[in-house]
Amino acid sequence: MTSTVLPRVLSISSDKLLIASGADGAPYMIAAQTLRHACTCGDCIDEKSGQRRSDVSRWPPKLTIASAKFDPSDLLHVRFKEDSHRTTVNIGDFKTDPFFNSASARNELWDASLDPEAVTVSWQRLNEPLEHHALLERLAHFGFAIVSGCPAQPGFITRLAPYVGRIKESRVGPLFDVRFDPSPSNLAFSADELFLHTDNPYRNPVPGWQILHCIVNTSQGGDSYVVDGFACADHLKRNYPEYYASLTETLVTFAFRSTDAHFSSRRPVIALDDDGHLVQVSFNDRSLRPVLGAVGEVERFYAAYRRYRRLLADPAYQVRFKLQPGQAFIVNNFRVLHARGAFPATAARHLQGAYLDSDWVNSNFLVAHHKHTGDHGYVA
Ligand SMILES: O=C(O)CCC(=O)C(=O)O
Ligand SMILES: [Fe+2]
Ligand SMILES: [Zn+2]
Repeated sequence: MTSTVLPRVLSISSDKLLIASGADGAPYMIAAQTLRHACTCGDCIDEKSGQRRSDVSRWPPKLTIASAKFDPSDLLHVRFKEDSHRTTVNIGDFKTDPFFNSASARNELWDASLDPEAVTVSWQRLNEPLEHHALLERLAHFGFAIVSGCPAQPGFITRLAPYVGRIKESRVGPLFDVRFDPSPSNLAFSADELFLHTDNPYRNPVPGWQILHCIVNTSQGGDSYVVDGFACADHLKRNYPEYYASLTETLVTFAFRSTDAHFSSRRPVIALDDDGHLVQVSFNDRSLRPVLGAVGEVERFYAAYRRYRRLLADPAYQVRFKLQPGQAFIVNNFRVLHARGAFPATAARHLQGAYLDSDWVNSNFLVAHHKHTGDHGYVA
């Protein structure tokens, strides 16, 4: 964090500091309690692990700032009246917490103009740090990447997955097979077209990422296509705010039942965080339950769902490709919808899939990014 203007204490009142800091010099307040919590002294922080030992309930309930001064290296020294605790803090830590790394800051929205080549990396080179970083960067920015040059062998995903994240078991085990089944437990195992969807919105938590690896694909048809659900949500927000409101506010149920599982979950189709940033799209015609509620709101929901579905179906948003044996694609299942065209039931087509936990991918990206650039607090 570099700033041309040195931080200054503008004023001290008993329970807060008014600070001027950063290039804009815009003043902001820090509560005494926050300063006490941020103390990095040997009593408050375990030196080896860097983890906090201090116990909030043992501070004096009312803390008063007795003095606060910056030293020449911009560290702020604070003394509290009640327990005479001396606290040293880095003032750069107080505008936004540098330990909170919001993945949404890195999203770059895309449409059909995204060239699949630009998001393709090579399996043979994935143990080179640059290629590995390139993969994680594509995933962090676009939520989508293709890995080519993989062996077309069953079980290969267990070798690819650790470069991306950690496998989260699906209903049928760590890996699942996608091939024609005459009486499928899930339409993914039919030969029908599968419209754009996110997987398993009825699970809690929903699988964060999905890898699909192609072992055989000789069929006419069965092509893959993907869409940035956030780009379509953004279009909806700008052009149909009523519909955007409905899809972000209406809680709907997604459910799946088979002989061995009864899953259900309630969530909005488009989930936002407290700041209104897009967090998660849950879209799956197959597992969305009939929407219940006040008739007017339900009507508005279906109109909104239909409009969003039409946007997804618009070729202007779709990136299409045919998975070749030895190729795998990886999608952020909170953001990017995937689909496949119909194929003849007699065709030789076999994919394997796996889900990954959501947070390891972001973490691996940050670790790789730090190694690559030396930059910790990465904000796009
Ligand atoms: O068959 C395909 O290409 C995709 C299947 C699918 O959507 C899935 O397994 O999640
Ligand atoms: Fe799927
Ligand atoms: Zn301390």
